[in-house]
Amino acid sequence: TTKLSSEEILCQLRSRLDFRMITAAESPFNTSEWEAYLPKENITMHLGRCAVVSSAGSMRSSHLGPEIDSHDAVLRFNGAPTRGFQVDVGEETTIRLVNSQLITVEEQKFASDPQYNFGTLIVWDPAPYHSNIHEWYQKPDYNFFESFKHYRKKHPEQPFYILNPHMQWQLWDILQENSPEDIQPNPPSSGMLGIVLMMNFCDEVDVYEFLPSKRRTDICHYYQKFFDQACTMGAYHPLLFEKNMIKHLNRGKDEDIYNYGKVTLTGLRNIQC
Ligand code: NCC
Repeated sequence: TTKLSSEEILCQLRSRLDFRMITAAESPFNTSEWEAYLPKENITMHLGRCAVVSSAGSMRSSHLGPEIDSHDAVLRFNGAPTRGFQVDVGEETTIRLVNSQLITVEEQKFASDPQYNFGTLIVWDPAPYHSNIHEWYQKPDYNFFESFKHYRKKHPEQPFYILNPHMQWQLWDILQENSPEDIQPNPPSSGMLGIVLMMNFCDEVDVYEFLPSKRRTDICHYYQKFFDQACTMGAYHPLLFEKNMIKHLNRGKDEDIYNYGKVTLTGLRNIQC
């Protein structure tokens, strides 16, 4: 394989990823059962400087909080808290991207923990490879639909979207095409999905501790005492390949990766293809 330039990869991301959210207008969701719970229109966000905060243990003692909060928008993942960790991870949350496992398996916590009530929520589910939306609807990886409706009923004013399941596999294809080896046939991590979502919404995206800094650790999350190397290197998700691609796309300095775990990416809107 010939290695594509970062500009060429950015153009692939822009032309091949379908960033749409599921709306009440599309089959099989265009029923009365769904009408009250789904947005009528796709998400629209035009943001300036954005921050993506990985949940990695190396966020601990980073003191990146004020820098993260200085952005126009901040994206966080799954159950990652801000309370008690503001100094290291900041306190703003504009978007929270959660997987379908979190909202089903941890449904009680999801329904009751006020940390989820801020900003816009987006949920994604590991659908089968390039399955159509009807097949996926019959057999999602986690049956999160009831839990989604339940939350929407309780918080009708909070924007909450379901990411269309095509995007993850379009992204996986791009990762595979740009990797020298066969990668595992599992969808990209929430981290990688969140990064490309923000590249679509923002002029510029700073990502923290997706590429580990000098604080790199086997502690999985900054908010838990749980050790597992797979959290950083990947097991189920093709994390290593995601991280290689993000490294290739970095416009920032290598020493910013080392010191702050920081990479800077260009928004997809601003590129010439
Ligand atoms: O751990 P998780 O991810 O919630 O982390 C969010 C994203 O941060 C990046 N990360 C995390 C830890 C680390 N040491 N290095 C990192 O780079 C990754 O990009 C990661 O995606 C997920 O991707 O959705 C994941 O979710 C958890 C879990 O489902 C949720 O936290 C909800 O409880 C998965 N863990 C398990 O299933 C046990 C994890 O594999 C992936």
